[in-house]
Amino acid sequence: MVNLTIDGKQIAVAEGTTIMEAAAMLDITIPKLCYLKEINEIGACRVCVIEVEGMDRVVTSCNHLVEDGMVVMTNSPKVRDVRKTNVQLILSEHNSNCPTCIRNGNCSLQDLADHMGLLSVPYKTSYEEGFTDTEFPIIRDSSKCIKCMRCVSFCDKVQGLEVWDVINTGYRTTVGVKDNKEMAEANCSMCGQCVTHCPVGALTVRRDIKDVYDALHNPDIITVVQVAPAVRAGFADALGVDGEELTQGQMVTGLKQLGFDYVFDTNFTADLTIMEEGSELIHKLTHRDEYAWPMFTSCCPGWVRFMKSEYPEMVDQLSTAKSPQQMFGAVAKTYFAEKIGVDPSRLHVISVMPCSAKKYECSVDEVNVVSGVRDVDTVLITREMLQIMKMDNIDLANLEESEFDSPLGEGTGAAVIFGASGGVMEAALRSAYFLLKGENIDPDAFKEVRGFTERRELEANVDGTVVRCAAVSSLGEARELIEDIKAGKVTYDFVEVMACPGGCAGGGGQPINDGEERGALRGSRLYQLDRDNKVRYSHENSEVQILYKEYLEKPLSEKSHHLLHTHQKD
Ligand code: HC1
Ligand code: SF4
Repeated sequence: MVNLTIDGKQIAVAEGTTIMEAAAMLDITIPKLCYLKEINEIGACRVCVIEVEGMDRVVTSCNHLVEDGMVVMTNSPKVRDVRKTNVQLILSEHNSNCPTCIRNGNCSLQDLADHMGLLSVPYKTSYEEGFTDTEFPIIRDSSKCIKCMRCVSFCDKVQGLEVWDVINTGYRTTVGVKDNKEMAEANCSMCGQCVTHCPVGALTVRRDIKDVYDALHNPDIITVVQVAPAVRAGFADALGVDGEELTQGQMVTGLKQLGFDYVFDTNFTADLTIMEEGSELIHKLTHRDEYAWPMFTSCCPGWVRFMKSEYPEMVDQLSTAKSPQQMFGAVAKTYFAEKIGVDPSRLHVISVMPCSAKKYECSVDEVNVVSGVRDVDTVLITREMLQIMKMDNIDLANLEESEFDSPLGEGTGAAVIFGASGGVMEAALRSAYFLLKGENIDPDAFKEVRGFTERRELEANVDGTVVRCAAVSSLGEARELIEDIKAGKVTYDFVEVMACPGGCAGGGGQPINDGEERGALRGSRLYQLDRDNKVRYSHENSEVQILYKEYLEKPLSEKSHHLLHTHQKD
């Protein structure tokens, strides 16, 4: 153990502990800006400086280890002076037009300046104006970049993609797309993790709120909104819920108050996806020799883009089932349009998603147009839904509960766990068991696949058919898994990959709580919703059963193929 004193308090900590961690154990908070635990501990912002007795210079506490006998001051006059100068220098290179910044009110630099009582910046202000392609779902404003390097580190270390890099030299040094490429040319998965890990407003997700308002105010248009599984878990954050309390019904009421004509649930088509993807898996397992293995899930567009750019030779191994978002659009503009007797061109389908990449997915033609018009017209991320509710003065704290509309509003417990890593696999196995054996298995029988980013493996014995499964989240883990498959180290039949750590619960469109990883908590809310649902098997979704009866016939029918499947060739 190492003994030291911090702000007059003694503590013994394990060797290898940083000064910042040791201080936290004493409930002493050292201000920080660029720090991300185990991902970005580089002391770039120099905000976390502290003074050590006997040293003539201050040091950064995030990456300096404790030493025996150290006497540390975290808030001495010298520390405050240096910290103040450092923050003022950062501000001098930052476009501080806070009122019109997307992160106004949720910005770590703004909070820091407030915390330190800064009222002026004595240095000449200089920052470089410039946006990346504003049509792309991920947008970078270089005038806001504080060169903290979080985006570079996260994309590199967690997602294994290296989209961002330090560019230029000298006083023009900044962060940009690696090799000075355009965003569209980079191998960006559009997962949006750089955005949710940016402490300021330098990285944002494209806004599409205006399209939604235009549709809502056009009397000739019928608006149909679908809400992704993980959004409800993010909505709970906005209500200030700390635990697993459930708020799905309040979110539905909020959407109804916004004026959407129909408020439906993506969970409905998550159940439909299971019927199609589960049947596809069973078909392939019974014709093993005709296919390359494993079969990969395909509902995460960040992962699908990653496959296309990094492993194009394996794209055919993606399930042909469209994502629930796209299945919803296809069903809404055909079956539902017919049911209410309107031409599909009069429907405007809006998705609320925890995901920036879904803005791209809905624009891929091959996935996207079955009715002659775009199946999903506009995608809002969870943060945009919350913004639009704020703009419409919706009182979140006092919303009553209400139900989704019918006939595309029913979702089972199996569907809602799509939003957590491992959930798609678990839901598929529950129904595959039924499809093969004709009876239900305990809905929690496959719970070993639940988890966060780490690889989870499971051998499911379904009526004599062994299905070797694996689930991971984050693209770095996905790359390792694929490399292991290619090297012959592992053999699987069915693999689930979600691009964001923890799956969509930790998606790039979810509320930003800087410095906190809320993916696991939000995932546990989804498992709670699963437990609370009376129906926990996709094949028991009564509205899905009616859809097959009235329209699609059966999974993998010709009509199902036309509406619900694709071959990810684009
Ligand atoms: Fe997801 Fe999915 S789980 S991909 O994360 O398969 O976005 O929530 O909607 O489509 O259902 C996202 C979430 C979402 C799809 C479903
Ligand atoms: Fe989008 Fe979910 Fe994939 Fe993240 S994990 S890119 S939120 S679909």
